[in-house]
Amino acid sequence: MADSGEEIYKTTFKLYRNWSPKSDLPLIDLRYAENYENFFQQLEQSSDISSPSVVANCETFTHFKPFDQWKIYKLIKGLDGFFIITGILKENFRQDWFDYFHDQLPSYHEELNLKSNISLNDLNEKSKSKLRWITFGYHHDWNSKVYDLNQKTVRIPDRINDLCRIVSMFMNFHISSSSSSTLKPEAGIVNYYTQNSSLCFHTDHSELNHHAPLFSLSLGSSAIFLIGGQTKQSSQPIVPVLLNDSDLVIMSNESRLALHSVPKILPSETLVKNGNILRVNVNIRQVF
Ligand SMILES: O=C(O)CCC(=O)C(=O)O
Repeated sequence: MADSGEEIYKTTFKLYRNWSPKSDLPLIDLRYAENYENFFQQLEQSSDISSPSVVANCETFTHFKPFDQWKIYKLIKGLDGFFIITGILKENFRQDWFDYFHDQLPSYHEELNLKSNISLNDLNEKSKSKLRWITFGYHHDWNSKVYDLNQKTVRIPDRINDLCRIVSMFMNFHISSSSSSTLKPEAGIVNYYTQNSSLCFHTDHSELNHHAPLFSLSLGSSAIFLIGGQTKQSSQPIVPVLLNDSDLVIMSNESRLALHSVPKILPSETLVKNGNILRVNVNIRQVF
């Protein structure tokens, strides 16, 4: 028989998989203070923080909102080091980022040495509807989750480098220990979600470095994200939070190894529908 920890995680996942706007299940929406204040604290902006426009060599820096418009929330009921920065991209670049990861990235598979669940040669609409993931940088074996550390060609898309530089710079102002706020992108997964997709509870532990944070960018339709403890037996609560278009999750310190899942994708309100893929998640890790 499954122990009670297993049971709680399984039941919570199932409940949120069946979430509907009419259900009375709690769901934290960071756009409304009364909705989050028991679980998240909005951090004060540092007044001397400079805007991303000072970041040299970042081609896409103009896609990001100025730093003084970023809103950063820290989880206060749960593991330490879990942050969400909401809506980091300007409204008029959000579709562009979705399209980049959905349409353009797959076509750079040779230059960027990408791997995917489908063949990225001769992609057409039919084969693209089966796209579920692409990995870049160091690839891990999808089943064993072990990285091939002898890999010869390790390429990181420019947008990922830009994103990590800009977010790391912002985080250095907000949390004191720079080792847990700076991410050197060495590996990543682009997850493609359809209306019915979900991702079960798991931890991301294959990287050799667990001190560097993990960054996770949501694009497109909103999703319910559940974050719990490091093990299913932990006494930490499972916190349900809505991730919206261009929200950035940071898992650092204790939360770097937290169990998390995506039980449900909500229909898009704003994004132009792009085939059957409603949501794209870009998950970036430092391996060494
Ligand atoms: O889609 C998400 O927001 C999370 C993805 C994730 O947890 C992963 O790729 O490990």
